Amino acid sequence: MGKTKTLGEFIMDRQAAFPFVSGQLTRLLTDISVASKIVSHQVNRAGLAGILGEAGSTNVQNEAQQKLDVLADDTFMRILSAGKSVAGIGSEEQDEVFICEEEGRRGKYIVLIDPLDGSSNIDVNVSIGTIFSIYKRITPIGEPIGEVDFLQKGTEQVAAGYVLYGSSSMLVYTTGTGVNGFTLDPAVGEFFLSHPMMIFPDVGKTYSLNGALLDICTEPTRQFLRRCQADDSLDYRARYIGSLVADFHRNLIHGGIYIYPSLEHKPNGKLRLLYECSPLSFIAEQAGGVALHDNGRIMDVQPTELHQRIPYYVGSKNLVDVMQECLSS
Ligand code: P6P
Repeated sequence: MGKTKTLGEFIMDRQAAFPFVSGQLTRLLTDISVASKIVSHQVNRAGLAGILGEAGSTNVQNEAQQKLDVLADDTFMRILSAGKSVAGIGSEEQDEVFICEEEGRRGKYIVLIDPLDGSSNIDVNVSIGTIFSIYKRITPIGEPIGEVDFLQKGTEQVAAGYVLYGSSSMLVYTTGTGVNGFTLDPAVGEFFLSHPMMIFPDVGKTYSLNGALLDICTEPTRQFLRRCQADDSLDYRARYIGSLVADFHRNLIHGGIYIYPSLEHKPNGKLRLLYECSPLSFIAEQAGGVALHDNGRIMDVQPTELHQRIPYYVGSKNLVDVMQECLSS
């Protein structure tokens, strides 16, 4: 049996396929893996190191920041901004974008990140995750970057991925040629290729939705659930962890749809376009899945602000197609 490839070897092999690249994306992906290992270590020690619980601050979403939220944000910001590949970073935890050295005149890439999504699960030891999205800057190198560099459509992503801090820590990412998953061996501090070319199973039977929203969500979602419950051809099941990365990852492996719908009092739902929905949609489409909002494909949406929210329906094609019919009816 051949040696299992490490993430670093995998990234270098992929770079070798593009002989004229600068290596900045390789450096950036490597920096993300280093930050992920540090956060994984912090998450796994949270209960012991007294870093559970609230940090006493709130983020731009006016959500109580958990200490691990702040640690994760600090870790990714510090490591990504120290590399030479990044011109600027937009984070769920920061009101404004972070412009790297020299007004972002140098780095080739822009990163959007949710450093620790699902943090309300931290204190109860439920899986949480990091979500990241990488774009090439639009503003020419040498000029200061601006808002236009951060507000790009999902179709412009160069890479996207997530890290799931669960029973094991996994990094799953795509650069547009398929989705590959790597599992961290904490004994050696390496991510090893464990899930090559991840594809949604042909038929999904799981729906992930907060049932408490049913009386306040819009009609298409209620219609979708009625259709599933009336369809005897599949033994549907409901699974909802309340941690987007964990629910998305389970559905990617076993099949399913994740729904955070438009609500009567929140027509844009809860999830954020740039650093949650767009990156996961890139991965979903690369894995043969579909990702929609109420009026079309997530990846086609032109962002208008850094923290904008959007209704989200993502996962196995067979289920998202039913959702699409309900949205169109
Ligand atoms: P609710 C976590 O705050 C999050 O952004 C996602 O990770 C998760 O799927 C969702 O919100 C849970 O929201 O309203 O069901 O608690």
